[in-house]
Amino acid sequence: MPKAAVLTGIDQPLEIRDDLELESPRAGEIMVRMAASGVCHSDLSVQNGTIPSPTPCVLGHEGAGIVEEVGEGVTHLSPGDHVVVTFVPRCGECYFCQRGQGFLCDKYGAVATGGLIDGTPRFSSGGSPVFQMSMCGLFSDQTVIPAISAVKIDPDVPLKAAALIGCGVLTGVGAALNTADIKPGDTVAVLGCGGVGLNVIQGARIAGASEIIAIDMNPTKLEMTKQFGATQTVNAGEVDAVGKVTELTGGRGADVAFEVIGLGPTIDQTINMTRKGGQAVLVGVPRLDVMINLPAAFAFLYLAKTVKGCWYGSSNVHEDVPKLIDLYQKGELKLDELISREISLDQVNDAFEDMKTGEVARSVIDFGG
Ligand code: PAD
Ligand code: ZN
Repeated sequence: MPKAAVLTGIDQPLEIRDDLELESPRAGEIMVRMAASGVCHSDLSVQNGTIPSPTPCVLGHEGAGIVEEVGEGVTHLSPGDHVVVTFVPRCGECYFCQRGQGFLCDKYGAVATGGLIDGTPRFSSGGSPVFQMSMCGLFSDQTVIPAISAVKIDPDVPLKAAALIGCGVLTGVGAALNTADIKPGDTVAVLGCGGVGLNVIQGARIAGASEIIAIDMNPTKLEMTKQFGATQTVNAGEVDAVGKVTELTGGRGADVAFEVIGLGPTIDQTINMTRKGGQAVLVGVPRLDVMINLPAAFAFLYLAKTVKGCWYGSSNVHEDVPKLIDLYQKGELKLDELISREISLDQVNDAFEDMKTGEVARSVIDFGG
């Protein structure tokens, strides 16, 4: 039986359960023995209700492991393959996949059910369904996911590092390389420097930005940003972030600014620190009732700003995961440095507390495989 961390209701601590049933993979699915899972703010957002989800639910959507069993019709993966799990599947056949927008794959439509593509989860307890966050449920040493959510990787890549690719790296680096159009020499501002924001910073560095202004309220985080490529840091708890970015850019504002927190006030700040004609990219996931109120004439017309939503780093996972692995192997992408703490599944609630205090980039659950 799998050992899994289960959310039973909003604001409840995760329960560590070793009595759940896990069904074998159905057609088009695979069973994965998880090696490592990162703890992302989106997990916390499901716990606190920012991201709605049915419960009980196995959380976790960023991880890597080894394929144990494949369902009928799965030909691109075999038992023993090392895989990165991606939380948006990519079918390659729907309207969006065909247009290079795999991050909008129609097969993700069933996610609100808490199940896999057919709308049902593979975990259960006493005959009742136990749902799977983002068609994943990776806070479990064993899980069943859609086969199109897994990307095979070189077995030489450490699975702990690979785990982070599944959400924080695809999203953050993708926001810089895919969603935004960063030109060499640009000045980029990143508001919120957690596990995802640090990846936006390294993505901006890879894209050739010459100035990268990291903004956070936590001095530990700001210190961490330097090794990922930040050239300047701004403590938003001490100074007005918009005023400071404006000052650092000769009164213009940033060419490209990213919001990586998911709060209404920081979304406003991000748009306001973007120069005329520049791009504001929204990555952080806000509560459903957060609205943006912008002056239509000034924000969009006279100042010609572009505001872009960034879902999953605008990634096409089957192409982007191999590219990211390649960058890691060449030493251009830092993955090991993102891991602040390695923990056991039993410590997952502590990892949530660490995330709230903002001291860690990523805690990674080591399943000890
Ligand atoms: P995190 O908790 O590791 O980092 C958030 C950072 O923001 C921390 O360093 C905080 O100190 C900082 N912060 C909080 N409030 C403020 C403030 N008012 N001013 C300045 N700094 C502040 O989170 P994360 O990096 O794991 O995730 C960040 C967001 O990205 C979160 O909303 C998550 O749900 C979202 C996300 N989006 C996607 C997507 O596809 N768009 C994917 C994955 C995660
Ligand atoms: Zn995530």
